[in-house]
Formats: sequence, structure tokens, C-alpha cells
Amino acid sequence: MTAEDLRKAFKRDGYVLLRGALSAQEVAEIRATLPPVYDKLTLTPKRYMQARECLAVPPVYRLMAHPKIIEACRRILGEDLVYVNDLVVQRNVIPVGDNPPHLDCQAEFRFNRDSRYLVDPNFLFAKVGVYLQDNTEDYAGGIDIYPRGHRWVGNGLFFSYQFYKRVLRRMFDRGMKLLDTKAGDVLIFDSRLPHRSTAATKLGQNNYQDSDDGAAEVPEERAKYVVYWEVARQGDEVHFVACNKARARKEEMKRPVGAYRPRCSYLGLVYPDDYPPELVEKLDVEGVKVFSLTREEADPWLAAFKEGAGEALAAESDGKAVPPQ
Ligand SMILES: O=C(O)CCC(=O)C(=O)O
Repeated sequence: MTAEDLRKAFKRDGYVLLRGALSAQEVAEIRATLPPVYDKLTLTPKRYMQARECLAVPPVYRLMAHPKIIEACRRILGEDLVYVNDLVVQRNVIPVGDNPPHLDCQAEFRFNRDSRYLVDPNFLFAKVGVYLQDNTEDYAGGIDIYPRGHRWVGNGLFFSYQFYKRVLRRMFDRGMKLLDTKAGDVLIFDSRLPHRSTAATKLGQNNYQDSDDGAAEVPEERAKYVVYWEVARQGDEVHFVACNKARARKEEMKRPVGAYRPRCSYLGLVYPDDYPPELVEKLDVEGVKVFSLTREEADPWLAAFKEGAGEALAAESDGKAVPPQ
């Protein structure tokens, strides 16, 4: 597909699926690396490896510099690419029971004072997902989407969070379709595309997304591993970051030390200093930038991540985002 075709497909469908972007060998190598790393994680729940831990695992962080992924991102988003290193590996994030769809940008309606950028036809912000197993109905392995649902936001009809909750989410719920991803596929999807984790018919009711209960029900060879991070046209990342700061203050500061704090984890990382030199070099060659706070700005987030010393940050705000400086 030409760059023009890929960009058109992304705009029309809200996503682009790169079939077989990773070889079977690449998938096997990453999958083999993950269980011992997860075993050593002290954070709970053990379903999420956060940005800081991901940067210690070469087969994981090297994905950000994967030539096929960068090439596709560039074709879709243009030359001025920026990554937001909200890098995470999710393990067995498989819901049971109520499983409403969500949009990755939905919190921006609540936390950002002005969310009109979301209806700008040129706004480009997406998530990259690398799937390390097939998406099946028994143990799941990927996501369901509402095809072309991103247009509900993009055309201005999604004007409030309340409207989303009361009307649109119900409509999306009825039209969700399993996306038939295979191990090694990479999905690049618009932050406005409705999606949810695919449910698994083999798992019982004690498999909760936000705890470790039930994870043992999934045999390791069928374990669901997905690597995600964000990518934007340079400049369009600022809104996501502003929202993340507000969410971290409001939601993550209340969690105990050692709990899941993905936003504090990546906000506390300074690029390029805190990154593996091998990754920095590759991204430099490819011309991919990485969003980062300065050391001075990042340190309080690092402290909040490591020591739970987030009181000062939490007190700074009532949870409402301010426009980024
Ligand atoms: O289960 C998955 O892979 C998707 C999780 C999800 O919806 C998200 O991270 O936004």
C-alpha cells in the first residue's frame, strides 16, 4: 500500500492492521523473555509491565524501533512523528462479565478543559499494539472494535462524556466485532476508535482485569501478551500528556506504593538520558522523537512512582488538567 492509501485507510476505518509485521521467530523470542520478567515484578497487579520495567527488556523496547512499525507510522502520521512512551506490556488482560467498549481519548473529555482538538479532521493520535498470539474466542488474545466508530468523535457528534455514556456507548456495545489479529500482527488505531479487550469463553468469573486473581487459569502457551505505546503527529501529543498528568494526580496517587501507576512511570522518564542507548541511537537514525519532560519536571513523577511521594503533585491540582506549558 502506498503512504496515501494507508493514510486514507486509517482515516476511513480508524485503524490499520499490519499483518505479519513480526516473524514467528521474533514473536517466539519476545514471548520466551516475558514470563521470568513477570515473575520478578514486585508491582501489583502483575498484569502490567510499566514503561520503566519495559525499558529493561531489550526484545520489548526494540519494538519501538522496529523498521516496519516506524515505516507504517510515518506513512499514516507523516514525517514529524513523536512517540509517547506510555509503553506497557499487558498480560492476560481479559475481561469477564460486563465489558463495555471505551475510547482511549475518552478521559480527555473529562480532564482537559478544551477537547475541541478531537474534532479537528487533521488531529492524529494513535496507539500501536503488538499482538503476540492469535485472537480467539476461547482464551482471547486481542481486541474487539466498532469499525469506523472514531468518526462519531471526529465529526463532532461526540460532544460530551455524558452523551457518550448514555447514548453512544450503548450503540457501540451492540456493534462490537472481534478483530481477527494473529501473532505478529501490529495494529495502529486512532485514539477515538471504540474498542475493548476480547472476552474469553474458557475463563471463569474470577478472572479480573485489575487483579492477579484468575491469571493462573490461562496456560502459559495461551497467555495473552500485548505491547502498547502511543504515537502522534508532533504537537498532537500535548493533550494526551496533559490528561495523563491530571489522571495520575487524581487516580494514581491514591494507590499504594508498588501499585499500577503507568502514567507516573512514563512521566518520570527523561529522554534520552533514561533510555537504553541502543534504542536512542536507532530512533535517532529513524528520525523518531520521544516526548519527555525535563529532568526537573520529571523527578516528582519519578518519586511518585517509586516512593508514592505524590502528595505534593496531588495537592497541586483538583484533578483538572491545565493546558501544557
Ligand atoms: O486487551 C487489550 O489488548 C486492550 C486493552 C485496552 O483496551 C487498552 O489498553 O486501551
